Amino acid sequence: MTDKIIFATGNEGKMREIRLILADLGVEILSLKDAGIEVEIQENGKTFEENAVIKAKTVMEASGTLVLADDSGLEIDYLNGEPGVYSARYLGEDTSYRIKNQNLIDRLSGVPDEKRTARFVCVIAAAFPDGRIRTARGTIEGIIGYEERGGGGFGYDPIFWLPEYGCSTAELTLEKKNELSHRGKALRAMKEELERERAE
Ligand code: ITT
Repeated sequence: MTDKIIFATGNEGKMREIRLILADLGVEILSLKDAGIEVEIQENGKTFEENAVIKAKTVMEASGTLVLADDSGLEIDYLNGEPGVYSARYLGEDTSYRIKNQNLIDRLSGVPDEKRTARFVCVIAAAFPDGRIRTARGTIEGIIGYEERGGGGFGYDPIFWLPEYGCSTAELTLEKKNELSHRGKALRAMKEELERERAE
């Protein structure tokens, strides 16, 4: 394996979590910005898997190095899985999460706890310079809260409530969120895959 991996994301919240999870891999992790890569990524897949692979492949082809990418989102059962793969684009890419989160709370107005079930999904894709592709998926189950809680995390974290912990994912430390989260699970599975490849 190379001594450098590019992580194809422009999302700084993701990048903070990713850097911590991959810290012990012994490989330098570069963001798109660190690597100075500016490419147009056509995120037009219908699934998290398709979009993660599109991101990883596009950047691998531009850089020639091993590239990882993350496609993730929030699925709310009462809303038939919305916002799903459109999580970043929900109500518009530039709309603040204060507004997106309040809108989702409003759409669930009057809906009882047992029907507020939701999950975060994360798919990590690896695109190797020889053309091989690997993916790994992770999820975390929760319910949509009644108000925003907490200042940590990013995106929809303030409304993603974990009943068994009595807090939102925005109220967890970075370490605890990584231990429990969709991204932590998917990325640890991918890390094992990369370590196996390295051992071969
Ligand atoms: P990149 O494509 O550059 O990685 P992005 O933010 O556009 O960044 P996605 O298309 O994968 O990434 O959208 C994921 C969205 O899902 C993200 O912007 C958040 O709104 C939401 N999301 C994913 N993981 C989350 C998490 O751990 N906590 C809160 N919201 C999350």
